[in-house]
Amino acid sequence: MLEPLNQLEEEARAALEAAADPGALAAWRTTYLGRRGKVTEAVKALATLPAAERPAYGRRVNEIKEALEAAYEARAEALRQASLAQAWVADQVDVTLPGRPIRPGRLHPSTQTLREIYRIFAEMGFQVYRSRDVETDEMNFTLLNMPPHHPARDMWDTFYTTRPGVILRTHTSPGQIRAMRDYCPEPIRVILPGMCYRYEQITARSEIMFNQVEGLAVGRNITMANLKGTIVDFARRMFGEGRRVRFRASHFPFTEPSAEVDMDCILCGGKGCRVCKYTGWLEIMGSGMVHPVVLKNGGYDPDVYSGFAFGMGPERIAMLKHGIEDIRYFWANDLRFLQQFG
Ligand code: 2U9
Repeated sequence: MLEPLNQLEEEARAALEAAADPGALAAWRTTYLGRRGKVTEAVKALATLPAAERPAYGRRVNEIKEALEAAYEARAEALRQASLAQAWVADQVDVTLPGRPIRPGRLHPSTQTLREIYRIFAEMGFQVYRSRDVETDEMNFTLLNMPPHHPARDMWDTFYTTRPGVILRTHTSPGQIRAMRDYCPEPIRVILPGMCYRYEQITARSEIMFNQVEGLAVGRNITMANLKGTIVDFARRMFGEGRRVRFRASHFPFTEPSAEVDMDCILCGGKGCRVCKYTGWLEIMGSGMVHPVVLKNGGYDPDVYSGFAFGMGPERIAMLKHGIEDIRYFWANDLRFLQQFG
């Protein structure tokens, strides 16, 4: 009577040994221990036996059921361990290999140059004043001494918006009017950095968008000597001690007198080369004493106050400093260019 049970156990154990993966193991469980499994059926058969045989049969079938459940758990654990061991061998990590370095990001060359300019002017007491990119025609031109239809406006090819009188600033100068109106009647020492926009053909020397940094000092008794001292000091801190600087008479509608600022060529030291076009000089910025009309537009009485201003292009400064030949590299997003800085 117990022999079929013994055979069932033997068969189940052999089948369990043969189950070598989780799928086979699950199938084994269904076949033997599932709701309609062979062992479960054997348990149910108890009810059909004569009363005298039931105790011995019951003991044995329960024994087998518990033994097979334990054997199943053991087999499942063994398979889990085997698969872990296999994965361990397959995916072994060699902790002695050198790590793969993560390349740190870096600041855009324009940002680096801008920050150097901020640092130098901060040491001279100039604060950074930020202003809007979208401006009014009035701020960008009229209040800078260029009324509508004045031919001086031709120097700036402008992006207009669909809203009358609203444009993209062609220089950071409208911010200077805003700074003056903010600070008046206090003295001012500010620099104005930011993007400017011009509707021009893009070439190696000109872009439709570029940074500008303008500076402005307003107060009583500010003279051209202050302008010259500040700019010569800036040139030497930016490009090296001993730099020679010259001021060349020029014209801007918003300054009078006005001057272009040249520095001795950093490549040839003034002897003449391709970079300075054999003149020995490099133009680094424009400058001048703030025009009385412009001072008045900012709220300052030109009979009491005076001021100086200057403007430079940080991309141009970076090009001179690093020998970059084409301004289009700055916004082309080519990592081969960008990764060379910093
Ligand atoms: C106010 C008063 C004075 C700002 C100035 C320049 C000269 C100048 C150019 C250099 C190269 C711009 O980056 S660039 O294209 N700038 O030459 N800018 S004086 O004078 C001002 C501006 C605003 C109220």
